Amino acid sequence: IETTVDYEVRYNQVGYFVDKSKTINVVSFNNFSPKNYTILNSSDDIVLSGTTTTPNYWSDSNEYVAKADVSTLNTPGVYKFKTDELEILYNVNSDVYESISEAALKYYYYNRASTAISSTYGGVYARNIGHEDTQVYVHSSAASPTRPVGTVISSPKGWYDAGDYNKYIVNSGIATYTLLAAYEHYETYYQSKSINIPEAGGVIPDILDEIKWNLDWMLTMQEPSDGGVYHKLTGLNFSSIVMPKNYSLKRYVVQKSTAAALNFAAVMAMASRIYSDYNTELPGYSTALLNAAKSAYAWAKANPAVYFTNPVDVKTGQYGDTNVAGEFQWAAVELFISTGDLQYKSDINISTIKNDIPTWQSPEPLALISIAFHKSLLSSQIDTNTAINKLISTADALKSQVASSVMNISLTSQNYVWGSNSRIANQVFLLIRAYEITNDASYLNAAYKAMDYLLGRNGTGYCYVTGYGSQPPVNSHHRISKADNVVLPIPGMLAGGPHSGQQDISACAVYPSNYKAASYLDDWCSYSTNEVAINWNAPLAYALNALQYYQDE
Ligand code: 9MR
Repeated sequence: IETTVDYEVRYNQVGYFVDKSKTINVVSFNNFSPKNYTILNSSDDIVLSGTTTTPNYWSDSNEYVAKADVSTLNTPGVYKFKTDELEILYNVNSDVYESISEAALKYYYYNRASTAISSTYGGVYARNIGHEDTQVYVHSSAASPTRPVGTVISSPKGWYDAGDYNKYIVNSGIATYTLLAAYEHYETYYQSKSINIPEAGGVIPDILDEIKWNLDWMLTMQEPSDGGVYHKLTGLNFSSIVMPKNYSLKRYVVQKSTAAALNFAAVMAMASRIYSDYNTELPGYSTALLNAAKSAYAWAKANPAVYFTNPVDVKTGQYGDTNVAGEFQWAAVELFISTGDLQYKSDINISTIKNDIPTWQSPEPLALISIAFHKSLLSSQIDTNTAINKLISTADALKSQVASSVMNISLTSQNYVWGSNSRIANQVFLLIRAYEITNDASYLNAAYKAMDYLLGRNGTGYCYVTGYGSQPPVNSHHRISKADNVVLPIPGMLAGGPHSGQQDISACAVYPSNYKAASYLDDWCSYSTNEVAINWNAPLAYALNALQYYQDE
């Protein structure tokens, strides 16, 4: 008796680049013999045939995984991959990330607070203004002599953090930095990369116009009298599913924290050196950013252990962090790069900086990235070699993970956490940086392969970016997309991704799998796997644009 075997083909649904490696996986819950496959071109001629590898068991998804290496097929086109009764269509071209890389950036525009979105820039996603945030209350936890409880401040603009409408400084830190890094590392590319936003064109690159929307908000989160930075701007609770204009909760700035001050300082210091090229267009802006960075850092030095937990009456995202040693390093490094001031140099201790994937809790690997990028400026002053070696050793581990794992992906079993997809995006970011440092193409090849995961070659078969691929999420945990009466969610948003936490199980009732790489639900209810967030889209945007750039070069 033959057992029924259900197969699936997992592949990069957005497309494979010409002259880059191309892996397609055939998977099944049951073990199977290597499968023969054929590839047909658009005229239905067989252009390649082969046999997959022998399947291996992938314990993270509880599936058997075989591999077809179709790298030799490099003529641009749409191909049909066929095995038995299964067939899928895939693209090969040199511009496969062109559109999605812009969409990943455009996401930030759609998530702007304090603005209407016209159909010129938003198409069907046009909407009214909401969250003007010109009347924001100082919460009792944030009261100070100059701003007693009940003081009203103006704190407009910024991006909504995620599927909710709140604005959090800690998460703005890593997100804004990563977008600034994209610009700093690929200036020429971004100078001609247009994003369809109202500020487009003109002397200032579009990506910097978009980032400025959030920097302008962040600046308002600093109390001028002491340099401290509020942890977040939020309602006391999450709102119901309404469009921005129908939001009715009072908004507050809540407690200053050391983590907020340091994230703010790192971002402002970096932004000041980037926007200094635009002093003519933005007089005084770069200086204001730098001054803000310095006073926030000074506040953090004077208040080194003010950790944030939600006051009892505040129920929104916490972004709490009780270890800010890494944030101190990150801020000191960015301030030293931007000022050359020895007081910051004396705070840098590279041996303590963690080499890992950057996360909102531990953003300090970003300091290693900045040190490596500014090596020629810094090498006579600090131990740049140790910083670079740390980065390379992380990248080496990622590269061998891609080479040796069953799915040929960079994620390890430990990486399936809330926002697991952002881990991949940040891993690709590190692999790309390792390539830039060493000029060794094996890191870049691993980066291209690792990116496949986010676009469909994974444990679920979803292309995790809305609006792209043959099976993208359509029920994102994103208030605007849920409330706007448009069928499909805003495009270009990266879903948080699978992990076995299932923190929303009471709202969701059932997940398709309890295995960490397959525990994902494309449903509004699944805020633990199907939300989107600014810190997740940023490394996605970084990586997609860089990978497209290298192909264009
Ligand atoms: O990304 C955050 C994740 O690391 C945490 O485990 C999770 C629960 O605390 O919160 C995530 O951040 C959410 C934030 O608190 C509120 N806005 C939505 C964010 C994404 O889910």
